[in-house]
Amino acid sequence: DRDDQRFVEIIGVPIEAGAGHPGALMGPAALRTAGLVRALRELGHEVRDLGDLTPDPWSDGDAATARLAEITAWSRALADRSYAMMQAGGVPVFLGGDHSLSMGSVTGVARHCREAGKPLFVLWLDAHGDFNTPHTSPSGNMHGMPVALLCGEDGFDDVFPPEQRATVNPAHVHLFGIRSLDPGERRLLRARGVDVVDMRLIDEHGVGVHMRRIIERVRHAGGHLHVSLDVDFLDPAIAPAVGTAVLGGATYREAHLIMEMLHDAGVVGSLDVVELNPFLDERGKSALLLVDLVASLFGRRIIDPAVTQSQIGGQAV
Ligand code: 5AB
Ligand code: MN
Ligand code: MN
Ligand code: MN
Repeated sequence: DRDDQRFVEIIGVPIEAGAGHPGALMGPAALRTAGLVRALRELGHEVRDLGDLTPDPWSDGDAATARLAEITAWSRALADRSYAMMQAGGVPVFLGGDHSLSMGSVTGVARHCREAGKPLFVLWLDAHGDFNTPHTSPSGNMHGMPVALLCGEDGFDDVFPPEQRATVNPAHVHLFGIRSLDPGERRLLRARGVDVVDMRLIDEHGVGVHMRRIIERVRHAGGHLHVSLDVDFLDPAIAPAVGTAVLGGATYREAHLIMEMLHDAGVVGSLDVVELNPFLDERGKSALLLVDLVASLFGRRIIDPAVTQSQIGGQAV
């Protein structure tokens, strides 16, 4: 199908200044070691690995200022690179690195979509809302703030001056898998009308119902879907390599079903795989699981569709 013809461009973004625990800068290396590029090539995709991004140098001051300066340097470099990757016509895959990298990756995607006149939708697979601002954050960690920046909230002029901000419509953001929100971000999410599919809704309805709703919406609008996959979306029992584990996350099958449905829908135009902290992994199992999930998103399946059809009596499904 059309989507399978597009090449895949991979870039590592080894940043950890946005997280509370060090280690996420090893994420891109671990995902490569786990076989990400090989898995996508085996599916028949043309894959270009662009290596790791290098940000412009930043000047340090005290610890907090240095972290903000570092995240700013990464975000601006990544927004430009992400925009260029979108213009080149492939499907960019951003390997983190902590979730603050999405400030840059999605900004670049949004600039492209705005120019192309394509409505942008964001599917944020995460235990957390990541909708804090510097005013509401209990921790000050910027990996808890990217959605707020992307949706145009105040407090981020240091990262992107207003003219460089390409905002995402909060009504086009779908947070999925949520089970930890801080009071300030909860209020903001409600005020901005962000769709929050929390684990309670997933338990009651299953992931399929909500994924179909989101996919139909993107399709109907002829939109571009950016998927941002935070490892802590998954249950920590199957993906322990996270600094911010929250019990009760998505199961192996729920996560795979999401990826398979996204592939079949053909709506995904860009992807972040973030927050993998290999220092906290157990014999690489989280990294290997992520590679399997990305492979499912790019078309891997256990049974050939033709076989499935013949098994249910030749009916088209
Ligand atoms: B992650 C917390 N809400 O703001 C905060 O892993 C956690 O990218 C943020 O989703 C977790 O510090 C950020 C308590
Ligand atoms: Mn998270
Ligand atoms: Mn996150
Ligand atoms: Mn995290």
